[in-house]
Amino acid sequence: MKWHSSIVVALLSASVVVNGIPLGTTSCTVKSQRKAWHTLTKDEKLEYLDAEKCLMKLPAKLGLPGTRTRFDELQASHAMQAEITHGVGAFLPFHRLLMHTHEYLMQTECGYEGTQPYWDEPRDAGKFSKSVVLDPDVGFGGDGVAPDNCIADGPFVGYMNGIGPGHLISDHCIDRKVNDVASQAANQSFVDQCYKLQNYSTAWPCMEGSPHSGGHGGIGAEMLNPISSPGDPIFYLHHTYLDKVWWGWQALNLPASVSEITGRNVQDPCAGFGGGLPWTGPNGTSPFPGWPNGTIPGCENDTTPVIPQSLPGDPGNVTTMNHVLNMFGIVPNSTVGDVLDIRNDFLCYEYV
Ligand SMILES: *[C@@H]1O[C@H](CO)[C@@H](O)[C@H](O)[C@H]1NC(C)=O
Ligand SMILES: *[C@@H]1O[C@H](CO)[C@@H](O)[C@H](O)[C@H]1NC(C)=O
Ligand SMILES: *[C@@H]1O[C@H](CO)[C@@H](O)[C@H](O)[C@H]1NC(C)=O
Ligand SMILES: *[C@@H]1O[C@H](CO)[C@@H](O)[C@H](O)[C@H]1NC(C)=O
Ligand SMILES: *[C@@H]1O[C@H](CO)[C@@H](O)[C@H](O)[C@H]1NC(C)=O
Ligand SMILES: *[C@@H]1O[C@H](CO)[C@@H](O)[C@H](O)[C@H]1NC(C)=O
Ligand SMILES: *[C@@H]1O[C@H](CO)[C@@H](O)[C@H](O)[C@H]1NC(C)=O
Ligand SMILES: [Cu+2]
Repeated sequence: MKWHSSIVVALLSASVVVNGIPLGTTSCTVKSQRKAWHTLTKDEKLEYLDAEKCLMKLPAKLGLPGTRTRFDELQASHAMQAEITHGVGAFLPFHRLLMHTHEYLMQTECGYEGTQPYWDEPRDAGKFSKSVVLDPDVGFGGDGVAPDNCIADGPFVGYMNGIGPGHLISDHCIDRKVNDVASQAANQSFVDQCYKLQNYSTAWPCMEGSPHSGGHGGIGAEMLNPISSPGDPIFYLHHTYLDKVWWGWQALNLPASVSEITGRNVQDPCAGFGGGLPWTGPNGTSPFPGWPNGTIPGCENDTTPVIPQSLPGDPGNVTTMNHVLNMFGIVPNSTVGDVLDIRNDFLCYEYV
């Protein structure tokens, strides 16, 4: 039902635009509410964690490399196209669809009756290690331990990832290396800085730099891997938070923010996170090893050419509304235009 109506919205939003707002955006009447993890009751938290464990038990259906479970298939969809979903205009739309798909699988295949929660990261910035998100009983478990940084407690201890690190297909534990200094990049100042930028072309790289890097760097290890990071279920709390940040920006810039998109289609290796370099902390500390001071090694003079390339849905090397967001058959593909407005029929949620 839900996916069927999305097709209708896709058709409408591609062609019918009134006052800059795609038709179909007003038909979502009862929005689902996405809440911050720390505001959930104990029972709500346990229901979410149980639904995640359910996805980790359901067998994979699609035969994607390294996958054994539905949880792995979501990770595969991220890893297999990491180079065209990071440092590009589709970064925020792709991750919005991935969060929605994760929520949808929990609801439709695991009987989950809640919604996708987010991590209110500014609340814990600079002190991730003390966050309730890492609670061993009603959270995701704590930091990894030596020698392998494997997690040692919590509901996901013992889960074997088949994908990662990076593009490798190898069996390994879920690992973490919590870094409180790096987690400072999740504080509100970085969000506010991005909210001052009124065009997607500049706001997207800002959001992809920090605050985005704060959650990845603050948890570390698998979460710090730009390709295989969805191997740690904390990824979904983090990226739902980033989606909230994006919607917060969109709400400040309506109606253009729900009917326009831009940005390069191909990564510029010297632009880092879309040009928004990750934050450099005290004494040159960086959440990204090898980028000690925010300069990407070998890119001092930034002469790397950007090779023009078109992707499905786009006529050229710039991301458009028709840009295809590929879910490898987990759910039907969407387009960027399908996911720009969270108030549309397809998504229909709000952040509280
Ligand atoms: C966020 O972190 C930066 C860098 O450490 C710092 O300059 C800024 O004051 C912090 N902002 C808040 C709200 O804590
Ligand atoms: C931002 O967009 C507006 C209109 O969409 C345009 O007038 C303005 O020049 C843009 N600003 C920058 C910095 O690109
Ligand atoms: C797209 O390709 C054109 C033509 O080669 C080039 O000038 C431009 O810089 C490219 N834009 C992006 C965003 O890569
Ligand atoms: C930065 O370096 C100084 C001098 O070595 C040291 O005292 C301080 O603790 C360091 N700060 C951090 C956050 O590592
Ligand atoms: C960053 O660090 C590299 C080597 O670690 C050094 O060559 C470069 O000059 C530094 N850049 C800045 C802006 O400090
Ligand atoms: C950048 O330019 C400087 C000065 O021309 C040169 O010494 C250096 O090797 C260049 N670095 C890279 C990575 O090309
Ligand atoms: C999804 O999009 C990709 C291109 O990005 C395409 O190769 C694939 O066939 C599409 N899948 C479906 C089920 O339409
Ligand atoms: Cu990602």
